[in-house]
Amino acid sequence: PALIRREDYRPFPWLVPQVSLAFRLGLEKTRVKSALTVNRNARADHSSTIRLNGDGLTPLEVTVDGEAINSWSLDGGDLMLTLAGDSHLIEIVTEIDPSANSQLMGLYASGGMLCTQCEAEGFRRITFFPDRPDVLSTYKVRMEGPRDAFPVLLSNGNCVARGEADDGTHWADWHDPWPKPSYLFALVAGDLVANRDTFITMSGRKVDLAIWVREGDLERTAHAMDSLKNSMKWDEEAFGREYDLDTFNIVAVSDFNMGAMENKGLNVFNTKYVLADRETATDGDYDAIEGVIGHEYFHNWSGNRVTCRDWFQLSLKEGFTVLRDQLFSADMGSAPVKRIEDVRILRSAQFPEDSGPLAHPIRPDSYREISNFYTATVYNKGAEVIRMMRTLAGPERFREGTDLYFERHDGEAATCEDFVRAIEDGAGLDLKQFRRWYEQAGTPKVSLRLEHQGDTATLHLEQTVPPTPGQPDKQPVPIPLRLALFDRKTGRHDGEQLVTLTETRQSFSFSGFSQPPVLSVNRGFSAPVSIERETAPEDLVFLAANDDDAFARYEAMQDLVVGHLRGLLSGSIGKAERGEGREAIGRAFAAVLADDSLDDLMRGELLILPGESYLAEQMLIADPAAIHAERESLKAWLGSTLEGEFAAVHERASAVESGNSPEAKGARKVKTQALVYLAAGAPERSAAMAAAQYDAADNMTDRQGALMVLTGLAGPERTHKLIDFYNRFRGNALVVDKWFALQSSSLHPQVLEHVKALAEHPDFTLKNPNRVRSLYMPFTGTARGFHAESGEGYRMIADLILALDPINPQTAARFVSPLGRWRRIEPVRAALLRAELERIAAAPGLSRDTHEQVSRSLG
Ligand code: HT7
Ligand code: ZN
Repeated sequence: PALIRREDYRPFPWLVPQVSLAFRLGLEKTRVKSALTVNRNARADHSSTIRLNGDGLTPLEVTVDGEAINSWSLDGGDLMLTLAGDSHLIEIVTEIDPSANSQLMGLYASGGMLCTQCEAEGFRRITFFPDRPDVLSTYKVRMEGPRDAFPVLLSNGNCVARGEADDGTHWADWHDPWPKPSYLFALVAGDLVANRDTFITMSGRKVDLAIWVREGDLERTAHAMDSLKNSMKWDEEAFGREYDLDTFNIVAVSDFNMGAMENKGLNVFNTKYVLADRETATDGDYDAIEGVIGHEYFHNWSGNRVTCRDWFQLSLKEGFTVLRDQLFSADMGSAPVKRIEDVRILRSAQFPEDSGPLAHPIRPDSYREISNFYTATVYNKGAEVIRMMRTLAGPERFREGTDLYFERHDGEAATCEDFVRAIEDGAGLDLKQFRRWYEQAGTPKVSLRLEHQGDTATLHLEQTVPPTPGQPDKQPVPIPLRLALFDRKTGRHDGEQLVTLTETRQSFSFSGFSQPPVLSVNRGFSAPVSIERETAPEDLVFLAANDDDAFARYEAMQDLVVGHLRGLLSGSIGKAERGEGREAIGRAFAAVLADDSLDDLMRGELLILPGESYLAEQMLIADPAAIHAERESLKAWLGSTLEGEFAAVHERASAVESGNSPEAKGARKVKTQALVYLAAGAPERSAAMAAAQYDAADNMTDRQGALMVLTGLAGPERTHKLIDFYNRFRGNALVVDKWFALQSSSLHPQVLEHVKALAEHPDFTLKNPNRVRSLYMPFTGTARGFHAESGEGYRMIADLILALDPINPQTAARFVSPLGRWRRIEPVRAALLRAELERIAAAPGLSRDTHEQVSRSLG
């Protein structure tokens, strides 16, 4: 497959101002008639041919200006036409079979309904078209189909007419007044019902809102609707962005490759991010729904009104929109807790990507299959990069920058460079050096040392950006670090400072300290870097107890544990000294458990041990089994040493009345956490406690939490509750997904055998991405399963990739990255991983998606 390079971008030689699409809909046969007005693009190179992208299509009829032509040709699936003049009308008829579309790209059937997914290159599976984001058109859509199968017909924009025929068919005409690229096109036809509401915009316009679901799901849409209205209001207040159509539709589908899609006026969602009630969805699910609804809604401006020039600019819309959804969720709930959660996701998903074979800049330079670049780097690191601009400018000036960006580029297909320039001009920043964040991959490392002399504390900083594939040498990047220096006697500081490290090495001095202060640095995680420092455990205990920045407090707890475990794993701390480190951690945990000034949501964060993937990231070469064993051993020690404290928290939290308040949510969080530690310390006693929590639960958070603990234990409670859970929820696909995921993520020593058996379960199918992800994604995080010494776990994932690739290559390719970590793993497992990658690479007929990921992983 060809390598597509950013530097090769050329504008398309033709403009396509108007598109008319007529669909005769059927599950097995859908006929598409398209009419494109095309005009020569004066700003592009002249060409007498027009390339209309196609993927798996055959043109049944082609006319130009009303004349049937047969002088067309196909080039690798694309339709090539020769055009004599400057303006033409091209009409093309194609036919597709949505029921055979298991890739879930283009037009496909899902549970009897029809829906589309066009980003990034799905539109070309529907009709021939310049399927690239810089060709903007207004769309008119006629949908026609059997009324009984498809009573609801939806597309982008506004419904302008509808009618019925005598033969049982009906039709609807949709018109979207806003020019858009083809990736934002959508249609849905099916038997759906709506939760309807309205929203009055800041200028007083009424918008009709509807969330479309299957009949039985209607009562689980209230939270999604609240989230939508909150998003609309928040975007007006926080970014001055008003909605721009009279209707906003959301449709939930159960077969979907990603979370959701921001099609103009017709968002299509994975059911997972729409449906919730207390019995079937956890607090985490509720938060995720709010975040994803917000994210897709915010794309209406950052993505749709201002779109991307080409797919290399993906982070322009995705990074910015992730930042916007993070700020939204922070405002809707606890801002410090949200920040900690976002950093945890970044570190567990993006840091490993940035240090592995798939590392790429947030604005990549080349790709073979764009679907492989919807990554944690483009999304989450992209958001961090824009967040740094906000930190440098301050929120008010940053807002002036984004206002200017929207004003300058409304209706355009823009670039990351356009965004940076707008922030520079609007916020009054010089971002010359900052642009390196867009160019360079790799997580910068900042080593620091604090020196104290007389009354001056001097902070010595040094940065290195590690080499990544194709980028052996790196330049220093500007790293904004929010910091505070604490007086260790009073426990206070004189105000936070922002220092920006721009050179490889730099020192900053602070006077007025008669004794060495305690340094709190990268507060709020002001830069997406990894900090290397030698901090005395007592300073970390001090910060864990005293820091007024919630993130820094969390970080001190993490550092305390990471330092201890890393020391043990690398051998720099002898086993005999294990007790000393544990005591310090135990004291910090006890303080957190006893601290009345903390709310439970925050307490819950402080009690989370660093994850195994983050710990592996801290080691040059990781031994997953050793990491797992040390971490579990610490957990068990904490559980038994603080048994009384954890039991008290569990009892207190269990007495909090359930509901949606932050207090109730916090109580649920610490309740299950206490159970996790107690189960590690005393498995037998805790099994009964977990079973009791399961039985008493009136909500999914408590029930899932209890079952999560039980799945890691032996004994009859595990079996009984797993059977009960399945029988209770067997009709609910999203909860059955949880049932699969709980077992495949479990600490049980036989997790591998369990996953193997579950793959044979009648409810398992490779056709549904949620089901595939729920069984296999959590498994890739298990030390005893995925990293089993025999290599059987690696083989299982490689077999999955090979079986899934012909069905759904996009989803298959997402499973390659866990196998790609071989360079950072101990030699026996490294060889096993490599062998599996080579086995996949040698398979005939591999998709472009999987092929690209496997060859990059082999390096
Ligand atoms: N912009 C959307 C991306 C997306 C997608 C990409 C490739 C294949 C399928 C997909 N479904 C959705 C989602 C978002 O980031 O908002
Ligand atoms: Zn997005």
